[in-house]
Amino acid sequence: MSRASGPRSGDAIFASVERVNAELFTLTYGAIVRQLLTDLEEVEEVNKQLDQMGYNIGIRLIDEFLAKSNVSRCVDFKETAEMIAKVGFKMFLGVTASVTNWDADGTCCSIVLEDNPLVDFVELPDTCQGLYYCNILSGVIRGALEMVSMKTEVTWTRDMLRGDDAFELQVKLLKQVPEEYPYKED
Ligand code: MYR
Repeated sequence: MSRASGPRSGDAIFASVERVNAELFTLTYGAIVRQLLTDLEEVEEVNKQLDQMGYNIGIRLIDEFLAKSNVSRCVDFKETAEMIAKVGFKMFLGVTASVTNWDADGTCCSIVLEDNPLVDFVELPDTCQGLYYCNILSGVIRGALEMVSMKTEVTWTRDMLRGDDAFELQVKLLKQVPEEYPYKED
């Protein structure tokens, strides 16, 4: 029996299930964006809605991230950004990203995605100019960071669907709220 027609190994089946799941996820996200475009009509409103949906996901997803990753607290914003790029993106999107463009005081950086599964099969028509198709991701990061006491502004600075050469998110730390402990120090 030839290898192609023989029974597939567990690894091969697992890989193909993973691929189908990833494709289903990508197509489902596309269907959500399409529905929002139909319902809201204004691209600006769709951008806002995607960001808000991401925020709502992010404030919940942080628990899963902390539980699954078992990471200890980050010492500063630089470590947090690396954690998002290397661990967060891998865990939830199956890709990694790199952190660049730090400003002098270490409160603003860029996260550049090496791959973006959300945009597989996507091509935007001219009527969608101004759409930040992946705005859900900026919302997720903003929501997740808020749950670990960091108020941030997260914006897309490069977007391949708009003709740029990469997907790049700018993450700006606006305020770090000190953690409150449930006991008093003497
Ligand atoms: C800490 O200092 O408590 C650790 C903080 C780590 C925050 C990491 C947030 C992960 C967000 C995942 C984003 C995934 C986007 C697809």
